[in-house]
Amino acid sequence: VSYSQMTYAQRGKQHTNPVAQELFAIMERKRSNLSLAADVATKAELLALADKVGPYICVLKTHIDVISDFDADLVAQLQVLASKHDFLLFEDRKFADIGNTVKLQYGGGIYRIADWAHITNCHVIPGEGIIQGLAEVGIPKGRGLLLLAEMSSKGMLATGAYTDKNIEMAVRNDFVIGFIGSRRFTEERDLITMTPGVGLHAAGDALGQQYRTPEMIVTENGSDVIIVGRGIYGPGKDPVTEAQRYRDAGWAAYEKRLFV
Ligand code: 5FU
Repeated sequence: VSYSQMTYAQRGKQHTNPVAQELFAIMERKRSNLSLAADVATKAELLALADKVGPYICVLKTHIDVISDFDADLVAQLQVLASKHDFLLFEDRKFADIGNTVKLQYGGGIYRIADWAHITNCHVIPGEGIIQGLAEVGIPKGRGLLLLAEMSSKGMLATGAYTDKNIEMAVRNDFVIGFIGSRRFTEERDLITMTPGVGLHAAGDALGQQYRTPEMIVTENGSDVIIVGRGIYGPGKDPVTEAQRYRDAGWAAYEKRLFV
């Protein structure tokens, strides 16, 4: 039986990676496969949005380097909200350097990403050493990594043989728990796909973003987590109403996949 036909609960029970186990358990508890892409500019906005939308999401995705007044207290408060609302933290850092450099970037600097982000991601453009470098920092802390097997934007170059290489590297590295991409990529082990570029109303934006619906992504393509940003907090939107709508749409798309 394909992983796409199994429940998140079943997959969590048989998974060997602690972050994947926890993610599946949260998804099942909250009946949510929704991740919020919280791309706001300040600490106060990020904390307010995470507190409001927290009940409806399984993962809070951050770009911590866009917060103009970042400080260590922001991280402490995000961790409090993650416990309060039962979600994981995913720093969408997109590491892309040699193994030695990404070790420094992941564990150190101002952001100390490995200390708080359950999940981060990387491009494999430098070769497999990037995964090994990140794993040296992340495995002892119980973290997980996603590979950018594809992107959502128009004209993106992660296709064909490059995407296939991502899959091969993911299968043979235990630190990798899955992919950013648009579909289920392999049955060789249970690698989780998270998909950005999800929207119910718009087709895209002026800078190349392209949106597809939860049904296309989860039911038809077998992806596991939908990542939604401006569809939830964009101009004129009520974030709580929209988060509930995307949570319900994502869950319905998942149930439809299971029961067809
Ligand atoms: F890896 C990717 C990708 O391929 N597309 C993306 O859009 C990441 N993203 C992120 O998802 C992007 O950096 C934003 O943080 C988010 C999408 O936000 P939106 O407001 O839903 O378009």
